[in-house]
Amino acid sequence: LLSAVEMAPRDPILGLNEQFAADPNPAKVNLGVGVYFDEDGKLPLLKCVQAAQQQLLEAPKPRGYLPIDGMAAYDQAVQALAFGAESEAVKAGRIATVQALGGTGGLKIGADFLKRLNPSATVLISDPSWENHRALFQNAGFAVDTYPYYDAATRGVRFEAMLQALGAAPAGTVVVLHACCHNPTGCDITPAQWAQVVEVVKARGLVAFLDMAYQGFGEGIAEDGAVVQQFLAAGLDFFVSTSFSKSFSLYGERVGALSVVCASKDEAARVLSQLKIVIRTNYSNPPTFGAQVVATVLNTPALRALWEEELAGMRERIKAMRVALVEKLRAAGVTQDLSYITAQKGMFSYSGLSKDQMQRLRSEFGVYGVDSGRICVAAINGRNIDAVVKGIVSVM
Ligand code: PLP
Ligand code: TYF
Repeated sequence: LLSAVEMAPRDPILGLNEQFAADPNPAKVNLGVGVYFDEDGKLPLLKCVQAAQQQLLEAPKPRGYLPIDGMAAYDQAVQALAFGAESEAVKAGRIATVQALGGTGGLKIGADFLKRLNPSATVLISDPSWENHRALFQNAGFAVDTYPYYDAATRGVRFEAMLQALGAAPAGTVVVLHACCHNPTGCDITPAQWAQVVEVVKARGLVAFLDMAYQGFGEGIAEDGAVVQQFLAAGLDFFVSTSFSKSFSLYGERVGALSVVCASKDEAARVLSQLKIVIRTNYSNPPTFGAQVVATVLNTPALRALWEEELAGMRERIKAMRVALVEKLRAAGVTQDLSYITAQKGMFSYSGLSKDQMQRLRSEFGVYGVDSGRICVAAINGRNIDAVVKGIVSVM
């Protein structure tokens, strides 16, 4: 049975981590995986998380099963954050929200549910997109295709081509959209462009699936979530996956969610019942700890304020690193236009370096980025930036 099993390819990004760990170079820098590191190069344990954890430890609770759809206080907090506590859709009870194993889990529950609803639909993802989008929807049984997104020539978005592709997609096509901080390019579309996307989704009867993995890393919690308000205002049914991996630095706790915005409370109840079947037949019910921490922070005003401050700190540090990167590249004699580096949003920068250059960066300088040219700006700090700049300038 097992002797004929072939070796599967490694995840291109997570595989880099293994390669990095095995590199004996003491000056190595990991700009591969999308993880936020602080100025000391450490994975932060947020103060708001520590405080919530302390609070939970002081009143230890037995660990029964959570409901299939997760912790009620958590699901409510997710809804309030993603859609606004005062939004009509939340108040009307027409959003079905389930706790999920990270943002990936939210995407997978949504994909499995959509497959039951519309098995012949095509899924469109951006070109390029997060490596896992294609595999995840393919594994759920869908044919996956792309819509134009990144324009290497302008280092921006091929917006007209994107709109045209969406405008040509058959009704029912599932369109995966990065709500903010596009992974891997860092290029987001403007609110006015979002309005046009919403319009074409509505006109064509497409199904929007917003992947919200970096809320708060671009311009702010409300700013980064603004596209959700546009979809709500258009009166559409749509899907939102939420991840707190980055915004709470809780990667390993697997805290995320899926929300499905429905036309009515009754419809949401029926949708929720189906989402629960997907969950039950996969892993039965989600784990407790991460959701408890996030719910405690979001539902306790002082901790919520602390979280917003710490999230802003991460966001501002990334922006400062973008500015420093441009200044140091300039000082090292780079004359080409570098404004794209500071214009990009979130953790990543598409550096424009080729696969060859990225591989040289790795082998000659110990600077690990993805072959696509993506570097994680959130892993640059005052201590490693000179090594990063030296490497980039040398391979350019
Ligand atoms: N979606 C995008 C665009 C991402 O970059 C990531 C990164 O991890 C995820 C989803 C998955 O998030 P999680 O780690 O919470 O599963
Ligand atoms: O894009 C990234 O680097 C992050 C982390 O299969 C990640 O989103 C990468 C690959 C993967 C899961 C998470």
